[in-house]
Amino acid sequence: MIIKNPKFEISAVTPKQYPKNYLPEIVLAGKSNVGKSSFINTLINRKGLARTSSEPGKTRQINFYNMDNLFYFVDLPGYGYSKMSKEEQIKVGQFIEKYLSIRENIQLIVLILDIRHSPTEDDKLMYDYIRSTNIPFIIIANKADKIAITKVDDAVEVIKKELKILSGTVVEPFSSTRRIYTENVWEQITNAILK
Ligand SMILES: Nc1nc2c(ncn2[C@@H]2O[C@H](COP(=O)(O)OP(=O)(O)OP(=O)(O)O)[C@@H](O)[C@H]2O)c(=O)[nH]1
Ligand SMILES: [Mg+2]
Repeated sequence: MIIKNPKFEISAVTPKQYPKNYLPEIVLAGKSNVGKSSFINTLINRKGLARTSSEPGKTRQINFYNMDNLFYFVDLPGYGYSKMSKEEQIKVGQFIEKYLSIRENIQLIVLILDIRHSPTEDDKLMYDYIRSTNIPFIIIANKADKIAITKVDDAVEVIKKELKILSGTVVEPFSSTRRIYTENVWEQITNAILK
């Protein structure tokens, strides 16, 4: 899909601040620094639309990016950022959970993991939570450029096993740095929007 005019629309913390138009929403979830914001930029080919940083904890609110009025990419703050105070982590967790539990136009949750590591306890909690919402989801094994291409399939299998994934669940490798596997991911997103 080619997005001609992607725009940042709003940062939200409370439901009152969510966009009023109910376009399909594609949500990026994952631990801090795993590459959620970069994922958006890579898919739409715009370097700086979603703010990224090598320092974890860059995204602190729910950011809505309007894709040609066809759908929103919704960039969530990352979890598991140890430098964030406990109170702030709880606050962020609560507004993420609120969003995921009440927003009816979420079409797909994209849970992003790091292909190099086994899923963390927080990843497992998030995965279980996502499953409990009954919202369709896919899993992205990001930073595939960090391992040898011959190891990618094995790494994806490890993630599937560790999360005890049900057969039929989509787990796709990805790399923002090398811009690989983007076609597969667009296909998943397009299918979700058209559903
Ligand atoms: N090597 C490599 N680095 C990546 C990839 N994707 C993102 N990064 C880097 O990882 C760092 C974090 O990227 P972000 O996109 O800001 O991560 P985020 O998940 O949005 O982080 P928070 O907003 O803190 O939750 C940046 O330095 C990115 O350049 C990738 O596919 N490969
Ligand atoms: Mg971010």
